[in-house]
Amino acid sequence: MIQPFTTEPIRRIGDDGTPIGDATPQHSPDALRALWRDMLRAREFDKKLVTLLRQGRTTFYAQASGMEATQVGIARGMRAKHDWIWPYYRDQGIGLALGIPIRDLVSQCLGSNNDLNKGRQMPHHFGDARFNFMSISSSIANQVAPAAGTAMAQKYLGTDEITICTFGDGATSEGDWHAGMNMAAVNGAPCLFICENNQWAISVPVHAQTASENIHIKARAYGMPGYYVDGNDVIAVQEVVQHVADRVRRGEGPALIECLTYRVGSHSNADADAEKFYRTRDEVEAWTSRDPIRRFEAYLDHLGQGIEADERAQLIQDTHAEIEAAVREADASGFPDWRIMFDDVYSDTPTHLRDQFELVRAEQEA
Ligand SMILES: Cc1ncc(C[n+]2csc(CCOP(=O)(O)OP(=O)(O)O)c2C)c(N)n1
Ligand SMILES: [Mg+2]
Repeated sequence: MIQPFTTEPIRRIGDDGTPIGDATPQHSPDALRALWRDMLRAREFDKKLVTLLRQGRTTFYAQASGMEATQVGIARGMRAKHDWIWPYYRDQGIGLALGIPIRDLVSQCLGSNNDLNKGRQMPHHFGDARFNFMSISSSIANQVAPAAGTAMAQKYLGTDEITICTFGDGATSEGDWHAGMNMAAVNGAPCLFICENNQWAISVPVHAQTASENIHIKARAYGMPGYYVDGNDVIAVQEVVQHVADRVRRGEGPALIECLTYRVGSHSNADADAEKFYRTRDEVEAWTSRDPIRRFEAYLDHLGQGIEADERAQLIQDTHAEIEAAVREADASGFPDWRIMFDDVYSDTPTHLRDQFELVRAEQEA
């Protein structure tokens, strides 16, 4: 039975990979492999994109290394292409696990002509209408009130879709977060709020972010249940997300889940050497030893479904090859034409924009 407001995070896999309780009654070997695959693909995606960043091929990237169990558990706990998600900027692992092709994520990061969003967003700010994956915003907590609004629409339309809204620990002290939580709660909107608590907001530790004893307890003030889960345990995250999503879908109102995890890498490429300036190497090493992928591999070993070294190497190689092919495809498509700046906003372009179009054209043709 999954209960809200537990003192300890809900766990299904111990640090050494030992199952806790009856960990996986509903998981087939293929389903377990899929969770592993999604996590390792996300890890390798991060590594390759950081390389592209260092090569100057893209200008912004925020790794989620160490947070894969949280992100894959969320994606696999919701109904892909059915439920809506208002993600935050570090959610590439959710996008990948929902099925957004690597090709589309890479072309977005490179701002190429084959980008679904025509290079209009900042790099690493994906959006994909096919997956009800709303376009990412860098403004902290900016997505929370719109998520509440989306869920209110779902309620009024009587669909059985729900809205998932993710954010970091730092977002929970923004005014927008509180407004969105309150609006969803008071309207009984089918919104599932999920905090990916990686314990830092750039250089601000979570204890300096909030005086609450944890994040999930904040749900109480809004009249919602708040669940606490080990965010480095993919089985626990998926199970809790599925359980709470069902509750939300049944019309029992919104809920909050806090996934306790850790950002092992830097905040983004705008963050210099984190260990030098604001956190200790010991802390990072302690969390690295609780790596969610290694923990899950130990769990599979325990079940007698262990991953062979060549199977691991093959998946890494295939993921890299897929990313490299995506880069070649993006390069071949070139960059978007400047004219697309003026498209898709108004059915009839207003005069001032027509004037600006002419100005840019004169500049381009000069
Ligand atoms: C409204 C707003 N204020 C400040 C920033 C600068 N900023 C970018 S990321 C970040 C930290 C957010 O931390 P958290 O929500 O915990 O997410 P994490 O980066 O840890 O995944 C801040 C303060 C911003 N983008 N938007
Ligand atoms: Mg954080």
